[in-house]
Amino acid sequence: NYRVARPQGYRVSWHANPAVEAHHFGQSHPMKPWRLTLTKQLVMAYGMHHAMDLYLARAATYEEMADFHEADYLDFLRQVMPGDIDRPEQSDNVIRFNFGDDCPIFDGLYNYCSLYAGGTVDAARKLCNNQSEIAINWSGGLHHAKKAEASGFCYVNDIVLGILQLLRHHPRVMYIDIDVHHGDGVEQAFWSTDRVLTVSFHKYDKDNFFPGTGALDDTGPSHPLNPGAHHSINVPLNDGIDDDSYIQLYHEVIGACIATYRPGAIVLQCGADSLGCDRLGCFNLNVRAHGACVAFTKTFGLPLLVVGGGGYTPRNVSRAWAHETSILLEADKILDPTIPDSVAFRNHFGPDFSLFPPLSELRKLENKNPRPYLAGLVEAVHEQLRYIQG
Ligand code: TV7
Ligand code: CA
Ligand code: ZN
Repeated sequence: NYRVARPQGYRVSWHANPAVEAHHFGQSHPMKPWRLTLTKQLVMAYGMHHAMDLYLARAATYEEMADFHEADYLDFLRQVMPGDIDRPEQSDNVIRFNFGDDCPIFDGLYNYCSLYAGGTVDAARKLCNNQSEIAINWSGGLHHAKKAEASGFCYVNDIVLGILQLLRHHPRVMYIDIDVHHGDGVEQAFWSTDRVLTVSFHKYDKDNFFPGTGALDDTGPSHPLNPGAHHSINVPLNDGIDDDSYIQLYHEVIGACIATYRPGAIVLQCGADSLGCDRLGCFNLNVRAHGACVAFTKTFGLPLLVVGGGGYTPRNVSRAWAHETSILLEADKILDPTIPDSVAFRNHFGPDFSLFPPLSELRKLENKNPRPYLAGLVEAVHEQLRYIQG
């Protein structure tokens, strides 16, 4: 590796496989892997690929995925075909493993899963080998997948696989999730260990918003024999949270967690469905505020694994992740906020052609998170941290 000339900043690696982008969940399905193509086009138009080490992600092997997932489930995932959803002889497994509208069986499903998972495993290994200080896989971040169940557009939990790699080298790993949905799969995977502290910020409405878990008092199974008790931190929010509230909350919660837990590495899931104007989300964040969370996380100088996640308005997903790539490269100050003429698919960014459109103005949502409510959340997190030792 001969990247020695960058005068300041961290060594950043980019892990991707363009084959991921070509998969289709189906016409009306909100998950569009194509948003990764748009992200990459923006990153390249800004020249950011010159400042990172680029790695072609390999497919995770069956054995690597079996570090978390059950063999029965992986066997099904490996052999299932699009028509199976309606085949009576497969219906037991389709139901048992939760395939259906949210998690359809599409062409190349196993290939898709093993490629995004391979990117996250590779990224984690680069951090462990000291070949990278910040490793990015925007195709990963699929936080709902369970060990033997697909859930919420997620099939293989690449985050869990990445954290398992990091745990080989670091006594404690912290997981942060700014997707608008609760990071339930990652939380559950590490429920019984004190070696992972999970923190998810999300919209919480038990009956009306997926997945319905992640209440403030869901802090991990509380039993004197469970070392993982208290090691799940949940920050449940209501509709319309704005830039200033979210940034302040993020600083207070994450600052306190890192100070107490003293992790050796951080995994940051940057789901972009927490932006304003998202097709599924209900927050009111602008691209800069979403990025401010990434910037704050980076200030701790710990090995950082950055993954994507949700994000259902592709033009804004790509804006956020391109901007966040520039933050990780410490190049955000020199990017022109007007999207370069040379970018492919430039029509998607009109009429403003700005990296920072006023998302919070375009779809005004009342902020149903009053100050005292947010102060209560911070207080509860401080209280919970009293049980935690770093
Ligand atoms: C990480 N919301 C994943 C977020 C997963 C959210 C859901 C949909 C949805 C699915 C579609 C579709 C949709 C417009 C939106 C209770 C249900 C209601 C399926 C129709 N349009 C992440 C998962 C969530 C599928 N699921 O965190 C095909 O919205 O609320 C639910 C569950 C039952 C199933 N139905 C939805 O961001 C990547 N699904 C259109 C076509
Ligand atoms: Ca979340
Ligand atoms: Zn989401």
